Amino acid sequence: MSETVTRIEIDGAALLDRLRRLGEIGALEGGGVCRLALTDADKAGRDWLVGEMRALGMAVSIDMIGNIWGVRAGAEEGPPVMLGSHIDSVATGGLYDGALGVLAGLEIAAALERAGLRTRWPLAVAAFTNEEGARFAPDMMGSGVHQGALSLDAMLSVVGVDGAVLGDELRRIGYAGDIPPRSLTPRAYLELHIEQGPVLEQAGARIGVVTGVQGISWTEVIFEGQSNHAGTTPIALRRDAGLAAARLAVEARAIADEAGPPQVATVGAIALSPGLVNVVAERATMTVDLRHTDDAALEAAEARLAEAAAVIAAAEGCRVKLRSLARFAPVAFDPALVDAVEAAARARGLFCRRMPSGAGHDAQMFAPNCPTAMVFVPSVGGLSHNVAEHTEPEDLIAGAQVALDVVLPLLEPLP
Ligand code: HGY
Ligand code: MN
Ligand code: MN
Repeated sequence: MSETVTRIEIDGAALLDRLRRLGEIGALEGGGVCRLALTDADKAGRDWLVGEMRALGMAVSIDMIGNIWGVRAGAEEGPPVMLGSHIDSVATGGLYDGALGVLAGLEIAAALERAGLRTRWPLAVAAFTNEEGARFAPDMMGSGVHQGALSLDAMLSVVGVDGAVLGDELRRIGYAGDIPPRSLTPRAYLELHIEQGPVLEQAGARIGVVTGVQGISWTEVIFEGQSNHAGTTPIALRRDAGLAAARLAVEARAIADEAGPPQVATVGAIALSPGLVNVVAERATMTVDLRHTDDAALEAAEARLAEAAAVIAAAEGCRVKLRSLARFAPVAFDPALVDAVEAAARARGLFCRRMPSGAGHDAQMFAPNCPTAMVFVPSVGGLSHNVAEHTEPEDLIAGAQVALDVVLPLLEPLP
């Protein structure tokens, strides 16, 4: 590590301008973005990002699952210090979820260039494919393949909620790269991200010092009953898949209520077939998202869900099938790097608070393989995955500055 501690400043206006420009891609009427993974809007965002990386003189690589990373060369070849996140969004996304981490990385590369600073190690800035998992499950897909937690072949054959096949879409948008998975393990990985929850705002903190990410379990549940006439079919003779799904949604909430925080449970999607006002539903397809910081507690919640589904199916005369869409254990970040985030925030006079992440992030795929940490900035009203998602400009800039201060010594500036 270099002895001289160098302080370099972020150009906040440049960061905010890039966030604004990326936010114009896939923009929704009235605000927010929709850049679902591997859609034309995602492609447009990717093309724009590659252009920005090249304009900064970075060497751009694309791997076989479509991850993009730009590298600012160091004096020595070798594992880079990596900053990353994602630029795909949910269908009702905000301007900052994922985009902040990628574009802060670009601004950090630009700041090093402006300062004419050479570093011993390369800096890599990554945008991972399909972090959201909203179109193609699971989430954190690109980073999971990149770091060997998910199989490339299995992911390329995933069928999305719209029936598209992931590998076909990757080729269609021109991002089926030639670099195999596990081709690059950074010397350290840092991710700047909006908190997406209410903790920092309620604590009056500017920076979240993230200690780890909670476990995630996504399950698809399909109830199959019998369609029948809504008017003539006595209740006792119904095999109502719609009712079964509704009962399981109530049970999912009961699992969270009885376990207490940090257990959460979400039924985000329920589709009934044939979905008509006067027909008892023969089929209900639903998703259940369970999360907990403790893996044993998450497993207990999963077991309760499966048991409830079976009991409800039997009571309603339905068949039931469960399919896991995603399952990631909780991860803890590198204590030394977490300490460095806290020290950097304090050195900038920013009130900070340690906390786990409620949301999944690409960083959780790196945590088992290299020193990994995250920096959070507050979400106004704790809102995210919502077009009204907002973080104050001064917090966006402060987060990027803390990220720069953390990675600078790791890059080993040269005199
Ligand atoms: O689901 C998540 O936590 C992340 O936004 N993909
Ligand atoms: Mn995100
Ligand atoms: Mn998200």
